[in-house]
Amino acid sequence: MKKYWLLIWAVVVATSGCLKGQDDPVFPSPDLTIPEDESITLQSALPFPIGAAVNNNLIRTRAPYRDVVIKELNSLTAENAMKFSQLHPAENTYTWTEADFLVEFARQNNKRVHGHTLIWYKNPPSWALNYQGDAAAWDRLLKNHVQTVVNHFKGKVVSWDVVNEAIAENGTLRDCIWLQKLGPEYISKSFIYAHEADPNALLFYNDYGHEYGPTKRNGILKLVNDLKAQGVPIHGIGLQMHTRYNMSNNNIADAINTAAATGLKVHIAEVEISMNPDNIQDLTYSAGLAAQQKAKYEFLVRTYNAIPKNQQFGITTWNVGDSDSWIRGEYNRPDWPLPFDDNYHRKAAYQGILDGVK
Ligand code: 9MR
Repeated sequence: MKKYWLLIWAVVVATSGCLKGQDDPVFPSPDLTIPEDESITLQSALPFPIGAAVNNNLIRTRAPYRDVVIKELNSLTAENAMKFSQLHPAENTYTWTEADFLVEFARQNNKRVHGHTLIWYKNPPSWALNYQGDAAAWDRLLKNHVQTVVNHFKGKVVSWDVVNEAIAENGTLRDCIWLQKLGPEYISKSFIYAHEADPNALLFYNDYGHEYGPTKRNGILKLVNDLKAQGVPIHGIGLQMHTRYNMSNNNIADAINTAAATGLKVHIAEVEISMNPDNIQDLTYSAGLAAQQKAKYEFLVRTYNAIPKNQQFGITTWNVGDSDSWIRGEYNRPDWPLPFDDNYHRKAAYQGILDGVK
């Protein structure tokens, strides 16, 4: 008898192992989806472009992910494939395969591609960090990278986050290798070089924390207004908007409206609305949380939709569904920050986005 129980136990363990595929999320969300109305999609319902940061491996391997990207969105940002380390891993080596895959996927499916990102304090590969040379040599390094990349994607990538996250939390320029080697002009140089390489590309300064309050925001606004005043070719400001369900509406509105007051195009460039900013390990997603998330997405979209039309570059979420959000991996916590759930079904947040333009 004991033997049979052992056998049954072995079968149960083995089959549950099979059923639990490698891709299964660690923190599956309960089913809080909304009914799918096939006649509605985000891209058809919204009066401005709507996109997401996408990951090539998931486009290749996760059919529901790819389907949602194709069906719902009309603008794509590479989550990682166009960053410095990925494109330029050694001084004389550029690797285009992954970024080209994404650009080709976008072309086939009629999606706009926004380039992310040319110069970012976080991303230089070790060869660049260890590069030895005087200011003129560093200038050549910067120019070579920016122009080779922009030129490669000329006519295929309509816009770039030229410089990413150059402002520190206290509103001053963030210390980084580019500042150390080239001084504050590394920022204006990056825009000028990008513009030389592709005069038709729209050039953005992208950062997070506009909604935290005036300290960082004023630093960012001063930077972009100074660039404008100097005649530097800058066309847009990206508000990353990695935010959370309990961020005040006033702060979100201040972020969007002060950006719009620069007169530049405004891209909500990396939005997600975290539901577990306090890292509660046993939090579960509930109808109550879903409703709060819906309201926050709706407010954000409503506020964005009220800025002048010609300044609405679009809204991009950072990732597509809850199971591929960078937040879970980065903070190792349950969270459900996106408009699609773990299985790429529409959540209440999706309805919030639609309601924001009604
Ligand atoms: O989501 C991205 C993650 O996969 C990368 O490991 C990380 C470092 O390159 O960058 C993440 O994306 C960041 C974006 O490029 C800039 N703003 C913050 C995003 C989340 O960290």
